[in-house]
Amino acid sequence: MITTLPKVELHLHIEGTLEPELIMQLAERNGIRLPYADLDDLRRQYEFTDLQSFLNLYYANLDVLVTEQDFSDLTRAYLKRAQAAGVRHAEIFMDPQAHTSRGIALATCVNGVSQALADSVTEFGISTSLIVTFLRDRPAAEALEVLTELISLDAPIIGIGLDSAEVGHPPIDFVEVFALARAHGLECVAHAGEEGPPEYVWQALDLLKVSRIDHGIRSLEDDALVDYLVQNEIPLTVCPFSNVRLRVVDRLEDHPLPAMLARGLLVTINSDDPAYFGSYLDDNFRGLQQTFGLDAPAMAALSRNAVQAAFLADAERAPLL
Ligand code: ES4
Ligand code: ZN
Repeated sequence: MITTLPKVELHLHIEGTLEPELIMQLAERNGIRLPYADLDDLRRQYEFTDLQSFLNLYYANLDVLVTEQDFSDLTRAYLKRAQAAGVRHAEIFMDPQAHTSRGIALATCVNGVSQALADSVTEFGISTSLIVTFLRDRPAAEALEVLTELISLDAPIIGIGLDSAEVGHPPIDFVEVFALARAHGLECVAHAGEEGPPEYVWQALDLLKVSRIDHGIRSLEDDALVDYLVQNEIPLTVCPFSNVRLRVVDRLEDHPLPAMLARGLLVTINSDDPAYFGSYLDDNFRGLQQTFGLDAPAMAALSRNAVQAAFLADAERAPLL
């Protein structure tokens, strides 16, 4: 049973869990006028041609998130749904610049999300950690400023990542940001090889010294890169339905997941932006099971990969297995 398989989620943007119903509720609560006639009109916008077409809607909808309460309500709603999906541990991304750039204080978004996370074990039986992701299509100097402020606030984060529009925004631009994070003992991950070329995956590894790659599916185009990822057991946080909905692959049947597993890559399954792609972690597992005929041991192996790839102490892994 998919829902009873203990699951670990390593690639989940909290902003990507903002469901249309909650958008309407928060707009009402905060007196914000939305450019949609009603809920159905909003739902009709969820048709994407590529990463950028999705990001346009994702960023626009964030206008409804204003107060700490909004951020903690958003986070609690995700945790409740994740509990139903059988998630036991989640390492959650948030995009501070998507909020500070529209005048929301850094402390408002960080505190709102982390307050909900602080109750997650007792309320939902899900352990969590928070990773802040920097927007690669904004200046690296801004990312550096935000990271510096997060460090001075002693924000409860375990690591940093890199996301948003990939092509034309290579990892090399963010070397200084990641060096600062590493100097402060933060874990490092980056989106790479989603729409961008294998070269960006190499840069994330060599220059940013990340220990996980988010997506990474285009790594398959470079045999030497695949060998490196396999030999060094670098996890890839793959998001099957995200890739379909953003047209990185045409259909789930065309997804390279089976090829990735056959090459011996340390693949994990994740939901990315479930409210936008219509699929939480259980839905992603179910889709793979139905499409590729994965049996129970194969599904359990994918879950174990995520336990191995998580930023946890060994004693914390045991209860998840
Ligand atoms: C994202 Cl699917 C994806 N790719 C890059 N950046 C993102 N931010 C939120 N979802
Ligand atoms: Zn992502």
